[in-house]
Amino acid sequence: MTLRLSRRQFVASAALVLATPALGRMAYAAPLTLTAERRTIEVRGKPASVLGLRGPGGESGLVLPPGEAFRLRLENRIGEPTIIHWHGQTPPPDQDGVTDTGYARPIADGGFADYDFAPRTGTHWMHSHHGLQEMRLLAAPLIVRGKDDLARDAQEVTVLLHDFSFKAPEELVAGLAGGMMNHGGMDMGGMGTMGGMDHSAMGHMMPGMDLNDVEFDAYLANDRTLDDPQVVTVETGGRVYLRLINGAAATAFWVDFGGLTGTVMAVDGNPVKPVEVAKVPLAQGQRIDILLQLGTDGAAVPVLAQREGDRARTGIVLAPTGASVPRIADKAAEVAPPVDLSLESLLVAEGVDARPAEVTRRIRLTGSMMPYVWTIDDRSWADRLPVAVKPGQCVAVEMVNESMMAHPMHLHGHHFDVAALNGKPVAGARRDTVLVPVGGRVTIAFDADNAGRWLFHCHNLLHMATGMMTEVTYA
Ligand SMILES: [Cu+2]
Repeated sequence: MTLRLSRRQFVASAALVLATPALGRMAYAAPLTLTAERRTIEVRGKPASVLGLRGPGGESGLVLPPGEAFRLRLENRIGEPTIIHWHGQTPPPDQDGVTDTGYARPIADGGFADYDFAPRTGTHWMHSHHGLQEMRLLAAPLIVRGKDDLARDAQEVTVLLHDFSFKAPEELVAGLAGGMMNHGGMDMGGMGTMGGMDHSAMGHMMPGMDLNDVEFDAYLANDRTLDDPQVVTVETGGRVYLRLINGAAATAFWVDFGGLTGTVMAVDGNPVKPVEVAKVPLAQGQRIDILLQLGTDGAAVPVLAQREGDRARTGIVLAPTGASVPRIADKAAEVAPPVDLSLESLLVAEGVDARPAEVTRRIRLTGSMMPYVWTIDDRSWADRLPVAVKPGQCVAVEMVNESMMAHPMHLHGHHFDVAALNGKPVAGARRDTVLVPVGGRVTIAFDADNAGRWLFHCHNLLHMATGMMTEVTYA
């Protein structure tokens, strides 16, 4: 590990170890159990058979207290093989929860796998990295609390966003591969409302650009739609620490806070210098932590996530006791513009001394809707050219989007610094997933401090599944 990546974390974890020598072990004599299983949820009044990850207390996902090891047994009860990736964690490569790089095999139905590593604090998540299971909601929050979380006087609320279809994922993909999808630049729902689209949204569209390639049946916030949203009881005039996670397979959102201004505190689990915002873009795989000061009027506050290029939205409601909870339409009045780098350009990592990159690699994000194939440097995974680096190097990767869709690019096993946006150097956020818009260029820089083979891919599941994946490799 290099000083640049880990100085702060090392100091923090060393302090915790000293303060609580054996608390973790005493609290959990046996490892935690996480169960991948089938479950039924209700979507718009209809039962839907989906997958899920149940934590030791019966809740979806996992919350680890400060200093606790990520020591758990994952049991597979979904009726087919799976593997679960700990998105945002930086374990040794054999515990990353992927099979493509050869360290692990799929976990057979009825089988299990054990994990034990020091987790990274922050808002993270876990999801299947096997086939298209992520589209069947095999995903859940993975929150690792730190000392700052204990000190903060705010109620924590986690929101996991999803896109959902009653159709089998394979059917959706077959439709795409067969050219059955709409690709006129907007989704079908959007097409129907083009007349109502405001000019600012149109102004962000480039000719030929595509936003949404699949028509989903619903968008979910903590598994629910706005027909029957989750209502979280909060304190009048209190503070809420929102952990927003975009677990959608193929959808990027704009999230707002019902007219309130929020403060961005962290992205992808990494602190940033606070930024005041009325809404935030959230691409697939990304997380954002928002501190909200609630009003003293006792009114309910919706937290709404609207799909880019569409009016469709989902969300939850923060409601002080006694507040009337308004019915919220699942379509906004206006079509949302494409998600962009407007927030990214404002973000500055907190407590990071980025050092200059020693080597720069350039990759092109390529592919098309017709045929439906997404690639890196015109190569799919089977034909990949790995990004080979040396241990200890600080590596910059410039990603140039030459395709007509945006790509949220995710690097496993590392967090990187956003070092340039469209050629302009920035001291940006530390992240593990960054959006590269259509026609855009984003440079990331990371320390090669976790040797192995690491997936590097687009987090639009359909793009990854059709080829948009390579690997970063070092011995
Ligand atoms: Cu993509």
